[in-house]
Amino acid sequence: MNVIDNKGEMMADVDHPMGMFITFEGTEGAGKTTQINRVKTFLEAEGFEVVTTREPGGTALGEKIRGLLLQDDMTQMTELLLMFAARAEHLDKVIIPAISAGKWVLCDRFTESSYAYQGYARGISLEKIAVLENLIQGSLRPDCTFWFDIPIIEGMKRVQNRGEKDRFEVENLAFFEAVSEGFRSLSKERFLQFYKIDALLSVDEVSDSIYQRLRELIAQYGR
Ligand code: Z5A
Repeated sequence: MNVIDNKGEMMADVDHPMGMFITFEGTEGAGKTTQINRVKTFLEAEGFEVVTTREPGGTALGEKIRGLLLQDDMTQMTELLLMFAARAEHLDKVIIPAISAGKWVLCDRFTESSYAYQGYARGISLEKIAVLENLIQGSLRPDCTFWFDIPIIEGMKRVQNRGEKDRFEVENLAFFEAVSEGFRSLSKERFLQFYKIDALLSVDEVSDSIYQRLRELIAQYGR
């Protein structure tokens, strides 16, 4: 796999094999975080070095930006730009160095969340988001995105006892239905990248489904 990074430089060639960039997407309570921890164990047992991380966040500055995004009032465009500001840091300091060193990066949410939340749910044009995606990422896209599909109500039930809600969690059902619709549309447009997970299945069944896809990726791309 040859990828041009956000500075227009080739990230790896045949003499320097790259790791894989795997993202986990879905609405709240879908089980992403639970599975990332299991996938890390699975991949390490297969002999890979694994980095787990999340968005917004993943760096010291990114985590500060996350705090603002989850708590402070802001315009929709500020929200979008802060997501990408945190992402620029994350790519340069964590994601690109790890992939270039041959590691597998497991990331809880990425740019597809910006399309789903800021685009489909908040209403910012998808074209504007695409401009930022190309600016910040170059041609870098996740090798695989596990999309955890779950009825909104079921996800909400799983996290209802968590305590104080953040700026996203207080949104209404229509907002989250729009987010879900966003992921559904993206899964059709990016069908080679997306892998749909029935997130209503048990934790073990969801893991099995993910491991099956990962075994295919390992067989396809080698070590
Ligand atoms: N956001 C954005 O707007 N734009 C962007 O570009 C980005 C993000 C990157 C923070 O995300 C917010 O940022 C997010 C979108 C926005 N807001 N929302 N909503 P976050 O990832 O921190 O928040 P989250 O997605 O809501 O996390 P979550 O609610 O923790 O969901 P999860 O990680 O998918 O679920 P979990 O923690 O693994 O599991 C939740 C519970 O369900 C837990 O008790 C588990 O034990 C249980 N669980 C897990 N799997 C199962 C199964 N299979 N069966 C039964 N119970 C299960």
